[in-house]
Amino acid sequence: MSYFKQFLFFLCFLFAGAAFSQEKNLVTGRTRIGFNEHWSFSKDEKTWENIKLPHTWNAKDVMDDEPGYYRGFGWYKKELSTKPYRKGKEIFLCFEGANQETEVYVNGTLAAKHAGGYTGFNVPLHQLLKFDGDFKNEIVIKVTNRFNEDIAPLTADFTFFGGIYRKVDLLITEPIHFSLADHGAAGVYINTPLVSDEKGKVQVKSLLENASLKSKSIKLITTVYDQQGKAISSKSSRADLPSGGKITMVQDLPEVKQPHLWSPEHPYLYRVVSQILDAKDRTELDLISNSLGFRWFKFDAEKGFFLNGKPLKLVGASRHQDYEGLGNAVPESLQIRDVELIKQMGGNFLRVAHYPQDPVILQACDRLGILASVEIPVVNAITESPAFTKNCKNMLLEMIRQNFNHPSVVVWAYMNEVLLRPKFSGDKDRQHLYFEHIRELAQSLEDLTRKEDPLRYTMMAFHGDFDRYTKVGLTKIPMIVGWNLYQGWYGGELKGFGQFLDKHRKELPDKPVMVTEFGADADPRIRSFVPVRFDKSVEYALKFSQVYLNDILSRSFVSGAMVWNLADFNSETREETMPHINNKGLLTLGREPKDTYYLYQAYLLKQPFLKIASGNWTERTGMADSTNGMVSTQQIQVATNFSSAELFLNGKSLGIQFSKDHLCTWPVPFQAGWNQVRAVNPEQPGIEDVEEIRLNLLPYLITGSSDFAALHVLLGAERYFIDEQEHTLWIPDQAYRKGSWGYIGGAPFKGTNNRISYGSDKNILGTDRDPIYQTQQVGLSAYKMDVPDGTYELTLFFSELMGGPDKEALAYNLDNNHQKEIQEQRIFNVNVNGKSFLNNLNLGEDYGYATAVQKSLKINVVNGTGILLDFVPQKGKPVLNALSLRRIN
Ligand code: GCB
Repeated sequence: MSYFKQFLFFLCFLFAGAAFSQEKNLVTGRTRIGFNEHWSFSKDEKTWENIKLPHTWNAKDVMDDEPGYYRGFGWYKKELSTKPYRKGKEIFLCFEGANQETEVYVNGTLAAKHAGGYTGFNVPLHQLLKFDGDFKNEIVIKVTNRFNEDIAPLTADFTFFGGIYRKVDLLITEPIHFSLADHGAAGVYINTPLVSDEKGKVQVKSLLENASLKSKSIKLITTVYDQQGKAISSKSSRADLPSGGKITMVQDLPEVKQPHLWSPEHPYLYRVVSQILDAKDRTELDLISNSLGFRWFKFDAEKGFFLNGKPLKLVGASRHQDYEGLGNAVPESLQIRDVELIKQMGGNFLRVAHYPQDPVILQACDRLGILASVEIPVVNAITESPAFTKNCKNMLLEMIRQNFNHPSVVVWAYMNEVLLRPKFSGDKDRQHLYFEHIRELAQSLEDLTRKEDPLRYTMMAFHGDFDRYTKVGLTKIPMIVGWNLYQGWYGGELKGFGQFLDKHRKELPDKPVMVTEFGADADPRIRSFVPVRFDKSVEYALKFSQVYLNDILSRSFVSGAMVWNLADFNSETREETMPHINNKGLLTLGREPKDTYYLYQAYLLKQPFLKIASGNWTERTGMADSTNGMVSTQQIQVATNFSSAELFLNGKSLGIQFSKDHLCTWPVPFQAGWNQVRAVNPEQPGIEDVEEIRLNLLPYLITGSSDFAALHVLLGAERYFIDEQEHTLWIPDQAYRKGSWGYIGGAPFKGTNNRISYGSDKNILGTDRDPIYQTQQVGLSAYKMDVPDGTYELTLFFSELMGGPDKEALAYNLDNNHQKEIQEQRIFNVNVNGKSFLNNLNLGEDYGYATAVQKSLKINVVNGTGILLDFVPQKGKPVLNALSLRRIN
């Protein structure tokens, strides 16, 4: 028999043995089985569907045009046969997370309740299970994500997807086991009270339980293994476990000499195996294993962060847990990939924000050498109730104890922007009291954290209102102050960011600082050659990132900075170009890199890096540079960590450009059709990047041009829109030029919100192609297109951007100078080449406000007249949002 066959034979034997012994109840110790398949789910307890976990009921409804999403109850049920298990075993359901209130019923009796959507919990089932033969025990789980003023988060810029959205395990143990009743934690807590290059001290606290009717003498053996599987330190302790009792044992293990230190470059992990043995016959009663990393660290107010005695600038990202099409019910592999993407970006830090996430996240951080902070979801506001406080404290304990053993975690945090839009703004005295309650809650969470874990740091994240947080007294409380800063996005100017950091240094000289958030939205479908704040273009986000990264990297007192956000995420109430999505990710919701991700790589990676940043934009449209020109010149940017790069267009060099803040820029004369763009590093020509870019060349003069095929124009816009659904590129409009096309008269729509230089950020109903409708030329008298004779299909796109229900602005829009919109009536006609096309068009009244309206018409152009659209006002000013023209023959 070959070795392989022998091995297979052995495996079969092993499995058969396991199955056999399980049946015969010979297995001792613990067994953990996935319990995720074959669930029935219902929202009304009447109609049931088969599902598997993880599951959310909100994956789809958060994307529709109807405001809000289902925030109510959901029921899950499943049968459990106890046939394989001996009576006397302890059986638990271990939840990794269900949002947000959960009740577990066994055979109709309530077994446990849990409040809070982001931490795990263990539910003992055995007392309620029937162990006779074929009896099918029924497990019913009731979950709700309804608003509950006693459970954080109350409001936030993310979606509170409901359901059992993380995995559930069935855990079977002996009556004697590591405690499963300690805030969903494992019952074993590893500390490294002293670490140096020479030695590492390991102290392990274990909680043991004896649920049997007899007291028992046990042995607790804790062993540290290195990566070769060699036991390098071990401690064995005896104890008597009284019947029905719990004990805590603390073991100081023999010092580990010259430990391999854990760091981003060498995330060396040891394994700590904890075993409970029957002291008499040495039967194994329980065993669990945890990772261990030796590292020491310090946050310094003047010099920043130090890991293992060396300065280390922490740079990375925050992360939300949802994913395109899946809501928050995301397979573990995709979650782990997120941490890998931070590593591949050159990042070394993850702010697990705004709540604890799937256990695989911190496991991946440990393994990949990504440092982390974790926080409970007290976001924006608190409720001044004892129940809210109790739930916060409970979440905090769950977070700390469940994640205690991860070497990656260096910071615990517990409040985010809690003074963003403080309650009681109309009543100063009441507000004062509210502030006092916030301060008290913050102090009690701070005290609890320090007591629980004296070896890590504490942090709160504040928005950029320095004086408010100082005045309320919050900046004094945590060990690290985190600032969420958006100068040059929601308000102010880009240069305000560095100034703010310097203010912190000056006014809080003893407080270590992290930039817990910074970021600008980039809708990957929006591009611009004249980027401005809030246009949502990738180009503005690049500019923003350069300024912020420069300011962060040049200030040694800044311990770290985490971009908001690693990936786009769902925030149901948001509107803007991609409604329901916050576009501040460096990756899209489906984790495609945006140009900003490449820029971060250029800033952070140590290995050679070069990437055509604008390469994502492969389908372009451009007008020929001159009358008889055959090329259209457009900019291409290359992100690199070299000092220069050379660009080739269709094999011809366009020269070397020096990089400025990690970007090199060329004007590139694209030809019609396919263009090959190749960037190389002049010093290491092997390092290169190639993109194929297709240009739809529009003639400078369309009159008499046989090439003219189609035109898609956004009025009142300075941005391009890549329409991924229809593979068309929408280009900014121009004023009419003879022989070409363009608007005559009017001005770009500018709403009442000063943050936006043109267009509207309203969700346009009835379309996913919102940017087509969000900009507009107001008060135009005509639109002219000097197209050659032929047959055309013309489509006009309208949406009434003014008026409709007055909505509250998002809390994050800090300089929110939003004024109530004055709605004026607008009625107009559109004539095409002298013939009436649209009569008495009243967009708001006829179709609804902020609603997509499309009108099309076939036109025969003869005698060189081209196309002339006349906009004739009846009342108010006529408008046009976008226009598309296609030649038929
Ligand atoms: C913040 C919040 C975060 C938001 C972010 C934004 O300050 O902490 O939850 O998502 O701003 O994008 O506005």
